[in-house]
Amino acid sequence: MDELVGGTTTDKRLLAIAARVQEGQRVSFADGVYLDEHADLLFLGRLANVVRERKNGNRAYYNTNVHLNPTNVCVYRCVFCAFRADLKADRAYTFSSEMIRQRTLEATGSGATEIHVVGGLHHQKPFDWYVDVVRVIHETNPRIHIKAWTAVEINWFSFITKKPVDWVLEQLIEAGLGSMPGGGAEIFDPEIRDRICEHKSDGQAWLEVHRRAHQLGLRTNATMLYGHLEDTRHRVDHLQRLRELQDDTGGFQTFIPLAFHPENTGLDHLDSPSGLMDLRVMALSRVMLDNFDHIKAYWIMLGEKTAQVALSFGADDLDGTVVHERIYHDAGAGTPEGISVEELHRMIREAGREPVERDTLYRHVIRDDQGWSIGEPIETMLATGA
Ligand code: V47
Ligand code: SF4
Repeated sequence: MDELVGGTTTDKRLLAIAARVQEGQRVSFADGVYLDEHADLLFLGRLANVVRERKNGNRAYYNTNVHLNPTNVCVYRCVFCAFRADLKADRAYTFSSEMIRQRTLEATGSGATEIHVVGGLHHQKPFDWYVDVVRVIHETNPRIHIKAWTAVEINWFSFITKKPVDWVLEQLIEAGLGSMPGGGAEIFDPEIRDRICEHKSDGQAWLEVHRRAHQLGLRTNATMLYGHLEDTRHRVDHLQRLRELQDDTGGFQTFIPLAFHPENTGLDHLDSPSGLMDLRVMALSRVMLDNFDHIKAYWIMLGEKTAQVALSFGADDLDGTVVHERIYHDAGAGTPEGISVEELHRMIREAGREPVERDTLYRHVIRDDQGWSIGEPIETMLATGA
């Protein structure tokens, strides 16, 4: 076994887990909990880095994207959420089709390859309104990839239309949906989930929507909200459930651990997760999710500095330029609202990694004076060493 990963530990169980991970074997639930409870940060980080470099070499990916949160009006009241508003609240807003069109033109002008759409569940809007959000973007710029609506929103659409999830997804695909983001997963454990978002669809329903999406050919992402009421067992359980679904479908592209931001939420008595916890969760996720190609360090919520370090603790992706993000900024995120490609390059190079622009589906983006075009899938680049 590699001396470096073992470091100075003499814990035989940790050393055995490390040896198995280095051989490409899977970490069990019990070993995941043991790792989180007993491994020191550097041990965990080195182990995660072995998996990270095996899968993605020295590359760190980013994309050029824009966020669109078309409404903050929401029927639910997740206690961790600072973004939602009641219909009549002063801060409530809902975008018109023209505003969505303008935002798409702005995204097009800035060279974005992706629009990430997620919002509240506006109870006065019919399903057609949500389909039209996708349609307006697609008709304004058919080239831009639309990553829209979480599994929670898809469940809501199924509820209000009384139609199956497959039907809902098919309508959205027809309107221009390209993939689904990973939001709404929070923590699957029912006890914790009931305490932080009791009205939201449960963990099983979230997983089922992603299963259906994968079966219809959509790629999706997965997230986990940590640093609130959950503990190690809940996090490892969450990761294990994602890993099981990925074994069945292979439809997940990337996993994004989301650090809880307490400001302006019903949990504002809690401290934000520490930088150490951010890195530990990142590393544990990389080690547990052996069948996920990518782990994202979402710089918006981690902060630029922790995100840079995370590139050596399991993460291989920084998300993107993320212009117009609201969910974290309403919850007190101190990061800028959007970042330039040059800044992303600097962040990645300073961290000792090689920046590679990808599109939503992890294909290489090639830029020249004429704009952008899609190159090879990242796996092909890795296989050929390009
Ligand atoms: O589901 C809400 C989280 C998620 C807070 O798929 C909060 O590429 C922390 O899922 N503190 C939405 N987190 C964002 C999301 C996402 C982000 C980036 C990339 C992708 C992707 C997906 O944000 C929600 C919830 O888990 N969230 N409020 C808060 N106060
Ligand atoms: Fe609504 Fe989403 Fe906020 Fe929950 S997290 S209250 S579903 S906007």
